[in-house]
Amino acid sequence: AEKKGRVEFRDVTFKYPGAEAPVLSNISFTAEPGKTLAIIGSTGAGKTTLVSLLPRLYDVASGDVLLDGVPVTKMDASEITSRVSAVPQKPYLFSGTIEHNLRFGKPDATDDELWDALETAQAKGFVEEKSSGLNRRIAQGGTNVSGGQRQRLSIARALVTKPNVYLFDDSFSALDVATDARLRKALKAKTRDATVIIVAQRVSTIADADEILVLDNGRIVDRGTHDELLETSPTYQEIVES
Ligand code: M5T
Ligand code: MG
Repeated sequence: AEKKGRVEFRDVTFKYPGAEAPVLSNISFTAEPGKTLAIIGSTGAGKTTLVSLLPRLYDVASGDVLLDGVPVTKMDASEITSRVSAVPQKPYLFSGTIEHNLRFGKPDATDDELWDALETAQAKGFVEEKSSGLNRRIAQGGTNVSGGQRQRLSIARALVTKPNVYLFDDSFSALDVATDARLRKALKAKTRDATVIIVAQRVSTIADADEILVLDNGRIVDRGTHDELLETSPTYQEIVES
């Protein structure tokens, strides 16, 4: 069967409600199942806004966002949620156990599935280190775990749902470079058939992506692989050197 999870943006323009100027203009790209698409760009470029349009946190002003050829505006919210897992830039953990937090998107997940997701997200050791394990309490907002642990638990939560599309918004930034690399390697092995979209600040996180979009001021200014962009994109070179 054909793999599911093809994401297409067609000439998308977006304005926040009440704002005058668009935050995104003429955004067009395709992200394919089995591939990793990365989005990089300076702060305020519009990366978070861009990835929020697929789960329909907002709707576009013009253009289309399609999932497997169907505009997301024509899909049920529940269908989108079951097929797209987004790890937000500021991941939210709620008051309850680790298990409750992980099962959020898939209440009937087995313990094996939870541990498998934790292993991929490089969070297994952290959960095992206390005898309470999966029953360990998380405080409201995850304030009793570190930023990197919050990120890894949120990544594990996304993995549990086994979606067609993963959106990672700056999800690896609080991890040290070695953990980041291990996590992405494990992720790649576990998400072979899925579409993976990674927003990043750090070039090392996305250097192996199949395609990289360079976003500046709400527009895609350059696109290509890491090696291509090193040759052709002054904006990308600036990010590499920063
Ligand atoms: C892009 C504005 C923001 C900026 C532009 C989330 C949000 C953003 N904005 C709003 O007006 N309202 C909002 O709710 O949109 O912002 P972004 O998409 O958050 O940019 P980014 O993700 O590339 O930045 P960063 O800092 O995460 O790298 O003008 O004020
Ligand atoms: Mg952002």
